[in-house]
Order: sequence, then C-alpha cells, then structure tokens
Amino acid sequence: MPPAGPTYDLVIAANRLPVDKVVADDGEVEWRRSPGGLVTAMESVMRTQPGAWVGWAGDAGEAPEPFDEHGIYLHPVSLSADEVRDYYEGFANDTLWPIYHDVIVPATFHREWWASYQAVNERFAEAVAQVAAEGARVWVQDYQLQLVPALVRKLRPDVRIGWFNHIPFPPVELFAQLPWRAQLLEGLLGADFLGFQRQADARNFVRACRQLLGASTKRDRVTVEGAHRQVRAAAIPISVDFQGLEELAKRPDVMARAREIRASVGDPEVLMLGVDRLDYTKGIRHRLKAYEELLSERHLGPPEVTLVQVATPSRERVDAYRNLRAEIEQTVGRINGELGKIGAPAVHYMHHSYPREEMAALFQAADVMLVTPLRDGMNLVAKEYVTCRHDLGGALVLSEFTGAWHELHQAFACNPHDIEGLKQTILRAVNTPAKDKQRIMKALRRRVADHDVQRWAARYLAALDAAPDQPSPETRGRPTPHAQETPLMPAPAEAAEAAEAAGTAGTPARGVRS
Ligand code: ADQ
Repeated sequence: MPPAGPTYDLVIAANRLPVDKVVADDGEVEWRRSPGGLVTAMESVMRTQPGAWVGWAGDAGEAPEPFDEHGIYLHPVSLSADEVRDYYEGFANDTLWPIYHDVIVPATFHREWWASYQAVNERFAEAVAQVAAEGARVWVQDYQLQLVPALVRKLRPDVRIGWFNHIPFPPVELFAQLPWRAQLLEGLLGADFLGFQRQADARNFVRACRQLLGASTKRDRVTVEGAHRQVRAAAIPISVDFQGLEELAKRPDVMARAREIRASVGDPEVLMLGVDRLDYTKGIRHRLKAYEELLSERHLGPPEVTLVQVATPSRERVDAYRNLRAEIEQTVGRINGELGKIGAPAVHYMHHSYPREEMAALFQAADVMLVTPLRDGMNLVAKEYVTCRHDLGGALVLSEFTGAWHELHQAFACNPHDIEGLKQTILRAVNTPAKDKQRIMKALRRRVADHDVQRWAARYLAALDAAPDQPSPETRGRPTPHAQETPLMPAPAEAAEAAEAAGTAGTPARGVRS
C-alpha cells in the first residue's frame, strides 16, 4: 500500500523526538528543541535533504499530530502509561540496559515487558513505513528499537535500513542471558548496516550471531536470508558539535560565568568536576570513594580543593536508580559532614539539569574533569569538556571503560574499580605541570575537532549507502535458515578464527551444536 501523507528520503527513528513540550501559563503548547548531538548532526544532514523523525513526544497517551520543527518533519508515536512502564522503564531500562552494561546491577526479566517492547517496536516500524519515500534511507537509533529494522524490512523492502547503538553491545556470555536473544538479533539483522561505538561492540554482535543463531559470518559481515543478504556491523563512534560548542564556550558571558562559578565555590586552587546522568554505569560511587580517601588521607582538602558533582535526574521510577540516588546523597552528606569546613564544603552536589551555556561555563571552570564510568558506550561529557577548553586549561581523567577512551588516549586514564589507582591518577592530573597538560589538551581537542558529530553522521550515512546490495525481489523475504535458536556453546577460539579466515565461520553452527 503506498504511504498516505508526506514522505521523506531520510527517516530517523528514535525513542524520543528531538523536542520537549513546554506548556505556557495560558495553556499554549510550545515545542523546544532538546539539546543534544544527535539533533545537531541530523540538522546538518537534513540541510541538504528534507527528513522526518519518528519518536515518542514524552507524554503517555495519545500522540500529537505530526508537525514541522526546524525543517524536520516530526511524526510522534504514542505510548500508553502501561507501555511507558513496561516497554521503556521495564524492558529498555531494567532488562536491556543492565545486560548491555556488564550487569553492574542484575537485569530483570518479565514476559509482559517483552510483549510491550514488541508492540511498541511494531508501532514505530509502521510509522516509519508511513513516512519513508520509495528507496528512502531509514536510520534507527539505539537499544529501545532493536526489532524495528526487521519489521520495517517486512513492511518496506524497498528502503535501506541502518541502526546505531549508542550503548555498548555486550559480550555473548552476557547477551545470552536474555530469554529473547534470538529475536533481538533477528530484529537487528533486518538492517543493511549496523553501527556501534567501538569495534569491540561490533565484534560482540557478530559473534553473538554466529554462536546464538548459527549464522555464517566473515569479518564484519553476517550472512542472512539463505545467503542472499549480508549485514555489515562496524564501529562509527559518535561525537559532539565541536564548532557549535566551542563558539558557545568562547562567548564572553559564558567565560565570565565560569569565573563566577569558581568564585562562588571559594576560588579553590583545584576545582574538580563530575557531570553525569545519575546512573549506576557512570561510576559516581567509585569517584566519591577515591575523593573521600584522598581527603581523609590529607593528600587534598578544602578549601584548596573542592568537587562539584552535577548529577542529572534520571529514570527515577526504576528501583536501581532510586537506590543509587539515596546512596550517592548519603555519601555526599557523610563526606561533607566529616571532611568539609564551614563555608568550604568538600562536595558541591547538584541534582539538576542545566542549560548548555551553564554546562560550558562549568567545564571551563574545572581544573580536573572526572569521567569514571564502569561502562559507557561513548561518554559525550568527556568530549564536551575538551571542546570547551579552548584555553588549553584543565585535565581529563577518563575511564578505560568508556568508548571515548578509545579515541582520547592522551587523557589521564583510569580503572575506576581500582580505587588506589584512581587516587594516584587524580593526583597526577592535579600535579602534572601546566605546560604538559596544555600539550595533552591540545592533542585531545585535535581529535574531537577532526571527528565531530557532523562527520559522524556523514560517515554513518556513507557506510549505509555502501552497505552490500539488497537481494533481488525474487529472493527477498525468504526465511533465515538458522532462525532456530542454537544453544550457547562457543566453538573453540582457534577453530572459529580459522573458519572465519576461510570464510566458512559458523556454517550450520559447526562446532557450536553438541
Ligand atoms: P548518556 O548515558 O546520557 O548517553 P553521555 O554521553 O555522557 O551519556 O551524554 C550525556 C549528555 O547529557 C551530555 O551531552 C551532557 O552534557 C548532558 N548532561 C549531563 N548532565 C547534564 C545536566 N545536569 N544538565 C544538562 N545537560 C547534562 C548515551 C550513552 C553514551 C553515549 C551517548 C551518545 O550512554 O555512552 O555517549 O548516548 O551516543
């Protein structure tokens, strides 16, 4: 059936639309662009071709009518209150999120959450099918929509489909815990191209296809649909709008605000900063522990040193997040009670969201930026920090478990699990001579400037266009030969490598089935 209504050559599907609803005192509804790299990147792409964005508007219940905003056609998808609970808070954030982040907290499995996830993914796919022009490029975002690629392919075999994972893709041993692992992989294999933050994520995905579906794989390709179609999985790390953010950070009012922030926390010799969504993946507890020990052992102390920790409210209806918040706030209270001074708290804790200007000022005010996640797909805060440091000041302490670390090797690297090591790294970041820190900052900035979010989007779309050609109409839609699930029994590494090199890896799950 041809789509009714306007259609577009580029369609983005993401859990959220790139706008937030603002209701004025007189009841008038206004949509405000939500800040974020993805929107900026899409604006740069959609400048040359009109595009549509399919996503949830943020309120449970009926979806608003489609509308245009900043040159993008926004097509809202509805979510009921039950779906917000089961698909979003439940399956996406309490099942998938922990599994994809090394099971830092245990994952919860509920069959009704899975049913809701399927239903919502189907609704997104139908909306995409409605707005995609003949032969359009469809770019699906993130872990909330992993079934959408295959569902769209079924509805619209004419379009080219990409998916990008903003979070890590877990090792097969963890992924295999998911009762719906085969369906998720098959959902993703509906795409032509799958993008990941790190090569390790892409490799984890390919390996999961080989071991759990018995699919044939060769390097970064997975063969599906009876060898008639190939899906490529590769790393294209996301970034920030370097130019836009740097311009903002250079504004005199933002620079003045940075000075004001320093003055308002007592003009310390060293201002440390943490900026995170309040999430257990971000390593906030580990950071506070290291900082507390540095203070109690008198390596550092207020008023010379202070820490500003900004923790954005996040997923507050999920238990693990509520517990984390209570624990962090208790720890901050203890540190201040035991190690702070009157007028000179050891930690300034802020549980707010801030406008971009304030974030840029905070970054410029910070001598040491602490980015200590236990696992993070990328971590844009690290890239934003170096982007804002046009003065070449500051030092970035960066966890090896972030995607960002794979690009920002010159940063002060840390393993947040190693509290003793983390303490030493923080001290090194404080004590390294300014000249050396400037050299490091210059190198970090060069990397981000050369690999900004506009380049990320362009690279992604080029990879999507270059993905292996789709099957001819006669061969389309044939069932996958390995649709049946294979038990998790890894082939010996050498045999798998040899098979991969020979281009026969995984052929009917050789060495996989017992
Ligand atoms: P997140 O887990 O949300 O993103 P991150 O990459 O750090 O993590 O992005 C957070 C964003 O929110 C940054 O742009 C930051 O400036 C902003 N922010 C944080 N605290 C704020 C506050 N108090 N006020 C205003 N803004 C605030 C997911 C993945 C990451 C991946 C991104 C993008 O988990 O690994 O880098 O997607 O792909």
